[in-house]
Amino acid sequence: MPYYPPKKIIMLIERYYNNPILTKDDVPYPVATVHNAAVVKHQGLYIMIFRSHKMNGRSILGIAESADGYSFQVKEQPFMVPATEGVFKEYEAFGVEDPRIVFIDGEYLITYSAYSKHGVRIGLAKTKDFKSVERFSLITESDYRNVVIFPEKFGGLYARLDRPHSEISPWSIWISYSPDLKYWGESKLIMKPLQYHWDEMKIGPGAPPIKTPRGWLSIYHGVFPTMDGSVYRLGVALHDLEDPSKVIAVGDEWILQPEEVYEITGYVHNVVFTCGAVAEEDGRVKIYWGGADKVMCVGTAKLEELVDHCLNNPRDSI
Ligand code: BMA
Repeated sequence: MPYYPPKKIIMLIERYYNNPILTKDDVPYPVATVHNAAVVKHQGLYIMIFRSHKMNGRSILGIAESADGYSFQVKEQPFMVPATEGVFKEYEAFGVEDPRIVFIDGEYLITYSAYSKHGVRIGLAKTKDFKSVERFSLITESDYRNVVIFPEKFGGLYARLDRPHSEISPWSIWISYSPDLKYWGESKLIMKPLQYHWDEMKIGPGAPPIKTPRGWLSIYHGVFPTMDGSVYRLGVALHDLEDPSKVIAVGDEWILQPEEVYEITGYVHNVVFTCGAVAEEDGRVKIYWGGADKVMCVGTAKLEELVDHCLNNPRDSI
């Protein structure tokens, strides 16, 4: 018997009525876009680190603050621009993109894509207060994007979801571990795109995993190629609480696709792309996504419903 979910389950994410919540017009310096932002709660405020294309097509990271998670005020100065010295200078020359943030061991870890003529690799920076930021290490070679670190250690090791790319195994999700955030290993492939499915071309970790009683919830993006270009959507997967390399279930259907005008058209059309979500005490989660690589949007979902979505009708992970 095919599984037909009740209709209310299909509306898993409730879009905020006043989307988009942040656009280039809110930024006090010249940029063409505001998108793919990480968001965390710090000392009662929501901090958003967002990506912007400059007018030369290369990206920088800005910072905004909010009391309610919906209405954000952008700071006068960008938060991170390509490094001008050290090893980072060589590898960030084409820009810094798509940040993810987790809080662990008393500090915030920011993973971001570092672009240069050598390809794209992942940088790790640290901050305690979002006033100053210190680059720590380049933690992958190229061709990597979308690395998210778990907010807890496993057997004394940090864990991250990786997204390397190779011709033989395109754009799949791996896991790696590290004792010190610098040296990573024990890598293992844990989830692949599924053929002739909404995520058949590429998948990549989105928001850092969220702990729930039934497992770590990972909101990921999946890409489907069409004659009109690629469509970016969001889906969910559930990882074992003790051993996150075990994927318990991957929801067969997407949870969000480009539907509103600001998701269908913009800098790149037909894109919803997440880098951050904030779990609230009432069991809901605020999911933040870039609309068409041009504006920032938010919506809310019940965490338990997202977990049900994984478990009720799963697809194979590999
Ligand atoms: C990916 C990345 C993302 C972007 C997406 C859609 O490859 O570049 O930053 O949001 O494409 O254009």
